[in-house]
Amino acid sequence: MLKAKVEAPDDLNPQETSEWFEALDEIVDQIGPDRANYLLERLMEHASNLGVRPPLRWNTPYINTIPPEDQVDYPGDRALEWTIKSLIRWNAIAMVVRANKYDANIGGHLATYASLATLAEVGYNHFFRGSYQDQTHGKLPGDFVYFQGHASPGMYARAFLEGRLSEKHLENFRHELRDHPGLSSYPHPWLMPDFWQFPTVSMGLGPICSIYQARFMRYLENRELTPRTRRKVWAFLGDGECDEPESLGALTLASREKLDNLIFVVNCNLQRLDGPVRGNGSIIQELEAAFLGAGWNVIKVIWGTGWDDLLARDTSGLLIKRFHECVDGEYQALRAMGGAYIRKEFFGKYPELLKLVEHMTDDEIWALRRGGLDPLKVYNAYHRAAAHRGQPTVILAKTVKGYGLGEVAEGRMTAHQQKKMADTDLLKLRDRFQVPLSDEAVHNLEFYRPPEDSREMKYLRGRVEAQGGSLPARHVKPIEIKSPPLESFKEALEGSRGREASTTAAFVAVLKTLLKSPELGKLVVPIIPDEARTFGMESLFREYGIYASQGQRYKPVDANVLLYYKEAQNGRILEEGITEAGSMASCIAAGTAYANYGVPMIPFYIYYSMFGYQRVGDLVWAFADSRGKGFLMGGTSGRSTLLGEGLQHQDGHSPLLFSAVPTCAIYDPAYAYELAIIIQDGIRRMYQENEARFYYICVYNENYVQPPMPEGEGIREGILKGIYKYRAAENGPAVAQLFGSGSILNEALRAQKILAEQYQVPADVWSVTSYNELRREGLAIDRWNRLHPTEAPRVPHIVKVLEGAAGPVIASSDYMKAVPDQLTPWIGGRLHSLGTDGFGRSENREYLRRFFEISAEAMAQATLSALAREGKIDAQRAAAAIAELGFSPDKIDAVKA
Ligand SMILES: Cc1ncc(C[n+]2csc(CCOP(=O)(O)OP(=O)(O)O)c2C)c(N)n1
Ligand SMILES: [Mg+2]
Repeated sequence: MLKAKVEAPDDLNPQETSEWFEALDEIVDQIGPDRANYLLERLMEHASNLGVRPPLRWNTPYINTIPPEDQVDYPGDRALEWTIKSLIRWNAIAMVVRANKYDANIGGHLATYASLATLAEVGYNHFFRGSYQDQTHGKLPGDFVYFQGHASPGMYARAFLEGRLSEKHLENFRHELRDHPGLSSYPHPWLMPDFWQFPTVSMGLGPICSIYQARFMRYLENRELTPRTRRKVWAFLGDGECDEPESLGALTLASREKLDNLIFVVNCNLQRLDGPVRGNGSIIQELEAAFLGAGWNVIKVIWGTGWDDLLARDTSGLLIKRFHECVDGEYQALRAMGGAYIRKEFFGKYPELLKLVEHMTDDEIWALRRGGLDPLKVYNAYHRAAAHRGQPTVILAKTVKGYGLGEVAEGRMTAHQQKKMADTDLLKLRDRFQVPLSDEAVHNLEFYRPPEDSREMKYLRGRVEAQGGSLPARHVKPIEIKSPPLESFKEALEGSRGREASTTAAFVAVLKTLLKSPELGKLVVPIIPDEARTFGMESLFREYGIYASQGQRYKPVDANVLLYYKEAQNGRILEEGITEAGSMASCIAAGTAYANYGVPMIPFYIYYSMFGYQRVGDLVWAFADSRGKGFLMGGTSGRSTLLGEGLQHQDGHSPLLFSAVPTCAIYDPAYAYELAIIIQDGIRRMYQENEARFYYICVYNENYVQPPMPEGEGIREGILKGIYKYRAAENGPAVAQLFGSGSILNEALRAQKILAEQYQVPADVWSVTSYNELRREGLAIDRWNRLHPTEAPRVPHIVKVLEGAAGPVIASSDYMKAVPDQLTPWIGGRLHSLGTDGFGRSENREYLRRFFEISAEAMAQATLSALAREGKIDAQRAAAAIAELGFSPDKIDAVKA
């Protein structure tokens, strides 16, 4: 046992210190560490009572958490696994170097996988399950593994060895647009829907999504929607990646929820892209403290087996002292410079340490490995993590960036960007990893897969079979649910019968109908980041319960009221607290459950719209990449409709931001029936027709009378396509067209009235539910026309509906002018867009709408000016109207104010 006898210069009484040490040594020797632990805890308690503040430490020494005496034996064939791993290394390298040899600068990374290979292979061979078996349910989905995105070449190389990918695939790495389907640069389910499950390459998204995935797994189990299995979520993170706020921001959720189905593996190769992660410190110690503090089980895998003997023989404690003295920048240099350098610079600091390695050659010193590169150490960490109960586990595995790539890359500052290798380096690599390829084959960067009847291939197949199949793999069963018939939303279709209500309230009613639906009610997942009361959703608490894995361990203060705050183990609502990123991660887990669990959950994520895309846009992008389904509801929508809150709260651009996402359908409905139709059809398209899309829908908090759905042909189709005529002019054939969306449709109706009554101008009013759908359809038709010049041109919906509709189009919404401007290619000359460009203000709606010039008066004024420009009315009349309608030519432009 290691006896701590190092004398400390600040020790006032070394004799006394040593007696205390001896007493502890004796306890550990004779009774064991558990007893020592107990005594230390009691002592700390006692010290507290005496007024002594016991020092808080969130670090253990810079050595492996699992001592050699506690290790279990490696269950696999180490030699065969080494050969398999070496071949995967080679194929991954050949793939990237080849891509860059024949297609300069196409990119790809060597160094990440080089550091990860052992961590990945021990997982593949012994831990990651491709499926689970259950007596009652048969075959169930396997583990979920979030791979480091930049290690994708290694994942492809393994799939190649397993025979799941062909040589042609590997040749077409990063060539996705050629004769043979290629491999996407990084994990993208959108691009490789049978292979990748989780997009991870944007740093930080993998970690946060994996935490919420593990939590959602429990949610499904607790709600008895999936059977309980030993299924795990494994997430591989870079140490540099841990600097992203998303990586560590949700750690306490994982410990609070006791997610022992979650294992993080941080590949601590000490480097990121530009240089060391913590050149002047220790990333492993820093992460240890952060994870311990957050309540995780931490397993450090720092040193390989070769160090065990040195540590055992070092009774002075100097070796550990030396470990602590070295900062990461030095560790990186040590790995890059060779054995003699390590002897001189590392061990040479203390004569005792030099003596410790005097029997070793420089090569033997060089061969002392880091823990994350030692299969036995990695196996033990995984083994312990998988068996750990009651806490999530993080494995901090020390590796070497660019391991095995030779002097050009190993531990070098430039390792991350390395994508080319000279023949001489490749030949060295071939020799080091014993790849059975001739010099010429190496020069040609040939891939290598051993013959089918070789021992390696038999072993590999045996392991894959024992693990229940290969990973990564995405298997999607067709969804077999039906959207409830439109009649189910009677309340919305019939309107509010004179009562004033908001579209948010209408949404809550639609949601309640869905939650009650016998067929799909149980699949509906309301997700709310601490805003339910804002949206009038608190009645759902009592009725459906807030999901709480521990149930409700307290009597809520409002227990005596009808709508009390009810938490329940089988609660349906995910009340996330104030984390939009976490809520979005939940939405991703729920909206991809149809693929990952075979359970078509339907998320409704409702949030304060301003804190949506602009806060978590990258997660939205990943949701789309994941082929996510569901509804994102932008609550308190609109820069003028959300009154009072001001600049940071009033959203005038979400529909524009979401328009960047190819699979997102964006709607801005004005009335309850429009909303119901959009949601009903959305469920049909996503869950009945199996389309990979999701919805962003604006819902407002302005109360007004919700009219019944108008009679007449084509209303439903118009709502879904993006536009329909809501109210024709009553004072003669219209000479102008007023477009309104969301709350602002009411302004358009008021403008119609002003124009009719004060200026005798007849105008039609249209509800535009989606500029973006109209644009997308228009673009698709334009493209078709471009590619079919000899055929009769097709006509976009927006052009068709406006046939025969005379005069200028005045479009107003609670969003930026660029939203209606999306129709410019088709109605550009006629279109006059009004919108809320600029910063919001804390004011009431009337002032805000006048300020942004989107009000009824502004629409009327714009109509008159447009008609004057067209020579339809006298310009003087239009000029006079400016003051009559409460404006001035000198009024400040909101976008500059
Ligand atoms: C959000 C985001 N920012 C930047 C990048 C670019 N990038 C890719 S890899 C990388 C360095 C990764 O370092 P680390 O996490 O330590 O992984 P390693 O390759 O060392 O295992 C960077 C900056 C990215 N992919 N995502
Ligand atoms: Mg790194």
